[in-house]
Amino acid sequence: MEKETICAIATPIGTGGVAIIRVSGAEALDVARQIFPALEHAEPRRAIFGKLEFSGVIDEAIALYFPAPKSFTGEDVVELQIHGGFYLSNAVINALISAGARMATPGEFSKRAVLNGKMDMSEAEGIIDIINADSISSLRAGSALLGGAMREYVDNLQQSLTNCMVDINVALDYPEYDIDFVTLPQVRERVKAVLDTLDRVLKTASTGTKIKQGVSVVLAGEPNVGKSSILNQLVGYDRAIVTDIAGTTRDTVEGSFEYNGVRFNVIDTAGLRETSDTVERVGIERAEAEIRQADVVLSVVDSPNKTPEKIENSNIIKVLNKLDQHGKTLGDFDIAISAKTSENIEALKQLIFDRTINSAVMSESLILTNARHIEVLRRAKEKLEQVLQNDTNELECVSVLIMDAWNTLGEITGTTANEEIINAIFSKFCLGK
Ligand SMILES: Nc1nc2c(ncn2[C@@H]2O[C@H](COP(=O)(O)OP(=O)(O)OP(=O)(O)O)[C@@H](O)[C@H]2O)c(=O)[nH]1
Ligand SMILES: [Mg+2]
Repeated sequence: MEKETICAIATPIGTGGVAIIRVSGAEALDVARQIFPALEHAEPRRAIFGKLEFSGVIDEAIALYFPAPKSFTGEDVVELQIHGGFYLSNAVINALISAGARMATPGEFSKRAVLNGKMDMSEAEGIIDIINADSISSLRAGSALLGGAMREYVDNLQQSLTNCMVDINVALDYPEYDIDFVTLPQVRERVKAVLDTLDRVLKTASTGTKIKQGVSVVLAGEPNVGKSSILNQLVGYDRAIVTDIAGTTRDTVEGSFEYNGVRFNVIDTAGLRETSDTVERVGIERAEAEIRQADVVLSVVDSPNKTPEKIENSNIIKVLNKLDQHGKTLGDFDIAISAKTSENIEALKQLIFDRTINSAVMSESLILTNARHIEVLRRAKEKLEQVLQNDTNELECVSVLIMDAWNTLGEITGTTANEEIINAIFSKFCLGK
């Protein structure tokens, strides 16, 4: 268990009705009592109303005491609910530091919770994903992590691998016994079953990543075709300037909307054309960079007789805009819309969704949204695939590979992660969490 008692403001830094300050560690009660004497009569998990007293300041506050191990961190924790003044919060932190605590580092409360066995690393990552969620699907994915979906999945895989290793070791260590030993083909069958469940889950990674980060949708096309007008229609308010002057948009403009529970980040760009204007040219270079990185590009033209610009992306939706001006000819286009009358804007959203999100994945109970988890599962998969290769024909080698895969999987839950990995993960958390 960590020795030092730590403190931090758990609520957003700024002014608000109430701020919550957390203190965790063996000295939490003693430290907090120095500025909140009513804690002397603290009962576990019961709110105490009392006076906050330090540096000649007297204010009213509420304190909660969670003795170890029944607390978020698994250590003694005191939470102070104080008035939400920016200056007051900092002054209370300074008073707690004078009383013997030290400032927590980002994610340190969660890190202690993991180190003290209150949750595993994937569950802690779930909390951060819940905090950072910006759509119902990303919120659901975060809550599935916190609920232990990933931990259970990894535990099950590890259990299957453990069973394999046990049987292999029996075969290797007790050849004189008269029992049915596991054979290499049998081990390979069992590893294949583990690989199948890995593959099933890895198939959710592409959609999962988009659920977490949002889908990037880039509007591209010649000047004046109505790209900014389409952005405004998609996001539902006048985000970008629209005029009838070609070359109105020069820098990239971003907005976002949620559709079918997924966040779509739309990037409007400068119209693509040859130009001698330096500023416009830089804007066009930015547009081209966005186009290359996009999950999907809306290639917009405003007349059925025009051909879309050459777009460097493999996922393109050909959009014919200004439908109100030129009858219902679809021709070579994927969709015809009007950013003026809003016609087919909902259909455009559906098309963007269909082109980027695998909706079957959305109903899976475990969706891979976390890049770290995806990378670890891919590495475990590579190790297990070697078991199936013909040059691996000794049970000893197979056992080593399976052990390797088992250890790799443990990086997700944190059981086999080294301190460097653990620190790197928690440094991404926010202060006070
Ligand atoms: N009739 C009609 N006019 C439209 C439609 N969409 C956009 N416009 C008009 O077309 C003109 C150009 O629209 P913008 O949205 O600024 O076009 P843009 O592609 O962003 O242009 P740049 O920023 O210069 O590249 C404006 O006068 C819009 O009002 C539409 O569906 N129908
Ligand atoms: Mg524009």
